[in-house]
Amino acid sequence: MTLVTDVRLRRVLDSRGNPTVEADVRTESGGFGRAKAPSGASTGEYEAIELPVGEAIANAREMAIPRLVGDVYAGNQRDIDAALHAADGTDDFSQIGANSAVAISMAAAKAAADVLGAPLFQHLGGTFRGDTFPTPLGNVVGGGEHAADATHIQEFLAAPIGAPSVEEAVFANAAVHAAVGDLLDEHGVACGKGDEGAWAPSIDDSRAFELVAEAIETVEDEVGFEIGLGLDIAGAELYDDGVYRYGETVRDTDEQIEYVAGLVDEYDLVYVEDPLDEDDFEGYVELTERVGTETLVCGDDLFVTNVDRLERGIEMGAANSILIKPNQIGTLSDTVEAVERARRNGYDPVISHRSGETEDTTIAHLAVATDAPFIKTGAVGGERTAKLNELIRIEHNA
Ligand code: 2PG
Ligand code: MG
Repeated sequence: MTLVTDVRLRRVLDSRGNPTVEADVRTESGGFGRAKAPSGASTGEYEAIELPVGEAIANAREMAIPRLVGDVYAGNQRDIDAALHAADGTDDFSQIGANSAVAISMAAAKAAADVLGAPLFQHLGGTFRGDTFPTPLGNVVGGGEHAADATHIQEFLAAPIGAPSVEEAVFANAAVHAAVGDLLDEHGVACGKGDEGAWAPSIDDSRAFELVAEAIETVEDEVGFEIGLGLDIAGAELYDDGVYRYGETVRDTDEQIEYVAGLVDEYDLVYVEDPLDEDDFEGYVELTERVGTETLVCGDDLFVTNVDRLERGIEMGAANSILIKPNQIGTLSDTVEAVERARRNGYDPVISHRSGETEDTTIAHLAVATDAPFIKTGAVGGERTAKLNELIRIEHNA
């Protein structure tokens, strides 16, 4: 019933105005799924390879589609993903491109869900979910690789950990975003927005902490539940020649660990992503020993959704949380395996968007299906609200 009968690929726009891969999968019984690959700017060195879109489409047409059509059932996700791996033949999807692979993998899952007449999250394993929901982490101020001449820390994230529902959480993050905008305005700081819709002011990081903390306090008073503060430091982007460069301020690894531990203390951070360079497993161990009981220390560029790298972290005690991005690894099966491996070892999985996004909502379903405690998918902006509104719909069984 779910035999794949047709796979089509095309070039479509992403939120940065760049081309990305869209895949359509059709099945024998009329099932249809469509998905789009996201794209990173602060990409980890060990991610699966995103090929130029034209190349990714041409290569996947030539090598992957013939292995799928008429041969594989969309309902057997592992078979779909195994066929993609076999077609590519490398460890990092450098032949057909992780962008083509992930779009096809996700489109096949949607086609299978369509055949069942079930929402994607149920097909992906969410049938037994309870009434917990992923808390959205909302990027309200940012810079780094996502905006020129803004903060050095890539993302300041609102984390509405006390919200009674997804809906309340989503609106709380939008309110924090708006409150930060008002404060910037009051202080006469004109600014635009970065790639993920966060404010991108030309202020130093300590000023950003003050403004975001104040905005969070204001919104907490309004909504009556706890909102924490989180960060994506994107340490690998700051790391250069053995030191972390925050403009004029330079920190060696010990100082960076001290600095981050100090921030966790001072701002009661509930979440710290990529505090250190992507190769510094030892540094992660040290930081996790210091603050791992107080906050989530999350590896993004460190783990790149890759179970081998995650395993190394687990063995060493590096971090206690993993960022999960399907396009970092190329298929849904590999993605879910990383989530499960993390869970079994006490690492919290955080499902995440990329800075370059589309209206695709797959990650909202993935977060619900895997019962992830957090989803990072921005606070405002159409490609971000696509996921946030989908979460609300799932919560409402709509
Ligand atoms: C990150 C992501 C998403 P990018 O670093 O976590 O916020 O950014 O997609 O540019 O890697
Ligand atoms: Mg990151």
